[in-house]
Amino acid sequence: MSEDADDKERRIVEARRKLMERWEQRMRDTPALSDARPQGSGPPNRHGMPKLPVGQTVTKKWPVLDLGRKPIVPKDKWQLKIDGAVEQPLTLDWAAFMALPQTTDTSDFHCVTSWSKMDMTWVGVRFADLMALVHPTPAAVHVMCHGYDGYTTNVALEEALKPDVLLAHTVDGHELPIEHGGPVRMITPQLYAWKGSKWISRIELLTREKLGFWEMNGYSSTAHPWRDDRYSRLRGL
Ligand SMILES: Nc1nc2c(c(=O)[nH]1)N[C@H]1C(S)=C(S)[C@@H](COP(=O)(O)O)O[C@H]1N2
Ligand SMILES: [Mo]
Repeated sequence: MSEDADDKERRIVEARRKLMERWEQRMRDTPALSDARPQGSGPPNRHGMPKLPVGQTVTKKWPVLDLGRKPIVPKDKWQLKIDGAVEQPLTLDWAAFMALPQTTDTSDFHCVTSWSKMDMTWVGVRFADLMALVHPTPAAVHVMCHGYDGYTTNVALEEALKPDVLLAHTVDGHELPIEHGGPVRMITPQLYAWKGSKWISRIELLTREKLGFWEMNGYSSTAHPWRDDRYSRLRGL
């Protein structure tokens, strides 16, 4: 690695450490990390939660779920914008994104329609590493993730900063297929999968919670699989 890249990586690591110190307690307080009895079955996973969350069934297949529009975004046109409540807004092109520290991680994928696909190996950039570059302001609490298809979904910062949340471009040894959100999608292994925007185009830092597409259409804003937290408590109002 060149000295420049080395230096850049060191700065990201240091900024991430500071960010994590600030958010550590709030991350530990999230469900199901803080629940005495997270709901589900099977041996504990690496977060101490039952491998299969309550109400889920294991599938080997990988269903495709989206609004029906599958945007085709060539890598040379692809950009990721990070803005809103941050000190240093940033727009990354493909080369800049791929030059960031890359993380490989194996995690489970839980869809609210009740299937879970286990042990998927992803490669991409940690959400937390991106935040270390832009420096969220002290008032930032949530993010709105936007997709190239117009999709939106909101995620609390203490969830998005968990180390298994990636912006992934590779899955199980292959380039992420377009139908699953390629070239880059977000994954949220400790939340239902709709919290992970496919074809992600923008991460907007928010100083108060706003609702995304499914969250405005009856689904839970918090989306915790080990609490069976699928639907909005405001439903029916
Ligand atoms: N941009 C975008 N991201 C999206 C969606 C979408 O419609 N558009 N659907 C969500 C839903 S509801 C789920 S369950 C997962 C499904 O991911 P998959 O199609 O790769 O299984 O993506 C989520 N991310
Ligand atoms: Mo979904």
